[in-house]
Amino acid sequence: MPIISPGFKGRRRDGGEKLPPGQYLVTDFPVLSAGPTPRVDTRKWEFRIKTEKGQVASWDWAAFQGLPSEDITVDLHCVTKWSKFGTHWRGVSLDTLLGDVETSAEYALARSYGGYTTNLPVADLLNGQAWIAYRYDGAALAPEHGGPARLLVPHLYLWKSAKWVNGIDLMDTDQPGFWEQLGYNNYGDPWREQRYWGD
Ligand SMILES: Nc1nc2c(c(=O)[nH]1)N[C@H]1C(S)=C(S)[C@@H](COP(=O)(O)O)O[C@H]1N2
Ligand SMILES: [Mo]
Repeated sequence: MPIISPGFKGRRRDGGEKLPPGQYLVTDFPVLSAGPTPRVDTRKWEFRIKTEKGQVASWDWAAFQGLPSEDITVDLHCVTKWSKFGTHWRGVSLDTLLGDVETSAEYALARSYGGYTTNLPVADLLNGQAWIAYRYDGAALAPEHGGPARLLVPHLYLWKSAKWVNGIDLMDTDQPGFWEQLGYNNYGDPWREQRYWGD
């Protein structure tokens, strides 16, 4: 692990600042959940993609584990202002999951066990920007952090990374999710500090 001294300023790939505006660094991994942690048995787990035409693609745990997966190291940014650098995950890219799905939908709504939802543009799920992650730091993803599997979309604030994810609906019209209906920004770009509605 790198030593992070007070006042350390990292570098983004584009050469700029690594810590988005208004954020501070943590080294622990805070847990933020709007409700109780669902305990999802992988024997019953299922992930479903539903298109705007109502077609469904689904994977059980064995089929999902059979897909090509990637090791990812990314920085996380929570709207409550903590950021965590260099987190290690393993997951299946949404490019893989959406690869054979026939769709021209522009909007997506992620759904979770327990009822949580969050919306984002389909474009933000593609081109190596989003994964269904099932391992964190070399171990099975813990239930409190979204295990068995969570959406991971690190370029947006972390509320977009739905824990206990079990599906994505693809839609022609945008539909705000849980926090978005409660006043969080519809898009949530940490670099533009889009925390709340109107930011
Ligand atoms: N299903 C579900 N996913 C969720 C949440 C939630 O309450 N339920 N909280 C979101 C918020 S606001 C944050 S900051 C991150 C927190 O992830 P962590 O608990 O792994 O740090 O999960 C996001 N995903
Ligand atoms: Mo959050």
